[in-house]
Amino acid sequence: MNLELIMSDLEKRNPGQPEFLQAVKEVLETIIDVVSENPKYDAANIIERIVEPDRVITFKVQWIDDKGRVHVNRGYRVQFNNAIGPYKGGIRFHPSVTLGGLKFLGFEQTFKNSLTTLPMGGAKGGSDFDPKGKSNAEIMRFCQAFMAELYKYIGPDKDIPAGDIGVGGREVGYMFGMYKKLVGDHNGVFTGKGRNWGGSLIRPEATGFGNVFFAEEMLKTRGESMKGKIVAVSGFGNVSWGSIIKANQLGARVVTISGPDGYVYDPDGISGDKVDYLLELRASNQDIVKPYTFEYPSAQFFEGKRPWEVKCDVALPCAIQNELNLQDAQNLVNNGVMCVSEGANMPCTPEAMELFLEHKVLYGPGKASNAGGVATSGLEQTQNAQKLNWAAEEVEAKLHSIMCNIHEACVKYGREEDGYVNYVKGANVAGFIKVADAMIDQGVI
Ligand code: NDP
Ligand code: 2IT
Repeated sequence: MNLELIMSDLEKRNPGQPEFLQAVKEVLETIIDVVSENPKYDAANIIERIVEPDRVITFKVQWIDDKGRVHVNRGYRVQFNNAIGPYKGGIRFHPSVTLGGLKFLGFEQTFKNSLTTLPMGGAKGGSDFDPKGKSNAEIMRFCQAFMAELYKYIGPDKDIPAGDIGVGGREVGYMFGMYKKLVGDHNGVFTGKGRNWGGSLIRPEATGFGNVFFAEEMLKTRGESMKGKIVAVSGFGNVSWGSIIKANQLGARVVTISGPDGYVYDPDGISGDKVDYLLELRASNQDIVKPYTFEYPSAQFFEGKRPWEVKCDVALPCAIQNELNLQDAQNLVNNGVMCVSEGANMPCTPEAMELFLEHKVLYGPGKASNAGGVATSGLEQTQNAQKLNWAAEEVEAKLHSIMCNIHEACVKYGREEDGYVNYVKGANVAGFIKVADAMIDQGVI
């Protein structure tokens, strides 16, 4: 396998898609040995096949705002790979959404879903629609217009979407409602559904809970735990919220949250009613965290800055891709960070990741550490198929056990000669083998 040749060919075939190329390069660099040692992968040309999405669907979404003006957005679904199960992955509504961005997310999702041990293929979808400042009625009309096209391509055994940035319980509800009206079936086509109509307990918290469970497992390998640790979190959305709750439950002190406007530092810790306030802040439909400091004057706001300059033991980047660069990583390392666990997808730049690995930081890549969200989506599908609802404790126990299994798989394939666990390599190799072997089993189709 000639990595340079493969990458230069991919660059030619995927112009203007830097995030997709970044994600592919990271995976290929770490699976190169497995591919060289197992000629079956080369014989089946698996590398060229695994980096090409099965299908990319793009469509026009037309909707009318509250003033009667007509708008056009672009909708996408990237069905990346269904070798191990039906396509599965979230939907993102954010002005930064592009085809390249969704291809990166669909590619990552394929490996992440493989790691969960559940039968789920990889997909991602979304739109460049910006939910910020939109009324509830506008959000509903947009979701309905989006689904008026997407419904043709999804189904409970075909492709099962869920939430992601800008898509939470409300949006899933509006999209599911439209799907049901068009198709006529009340089935498990979405996950992250409302509790009263097929949703699973713990799914809203699951990504953050899973992220902290994964961090705890990493810390255990050094005889440490979350208890008493100072934690820096970025973002203030769904994944940040779940991570903060679980970090508090395990006895850590969370001292930051952030938004595109800057970060909040609360040395007293973000817990109790402050976590409830986070939900209010999100529901206010603004993109700022500054109001937190009006509510809790002990906290300080740092405009235009990122939380990675704060001294912490554990860093949990939970906002968006490439939000933690080399300088941020250097700050964290200088301040003695012990563990970095990614709640977001690819929040660390390649240079930041390299620095963490070089300094033997416990570094959990998103496809392993944030897999608890989609894993609990898988558990929601199982409950739908059984027509049963499990208790919160049961779902959380299964989530915990899945995160421990993912951690074990990473250790198995990522342990280096000096004992350091390279979780990036471990996650990529473990995720790859299962998908690649399934592709070989199923022939060239
Ligand atoms: P949300 O929309 O709930 O929250 C995203 C948060 O990050 C928002 O508060 C957003 O603010 C903020 N944000 C966006 N850009 C920046 C930035 N540049 N700096 C700081 N904050 C920023 O999304 P989720 O919590 O669901 O998703 C967050 C990340 O986790 C994404 O990478 C997603 O792909 C990943 N993820 C999500 C899963 C899920 O189940 N939801 C599962 C696994 C991974 P604003 O809206 O104002 O931009
Ligand atoms: O990135 C992700 O794993 C998600 N947004 C969750 C996907 C899902 O299908 O639950």
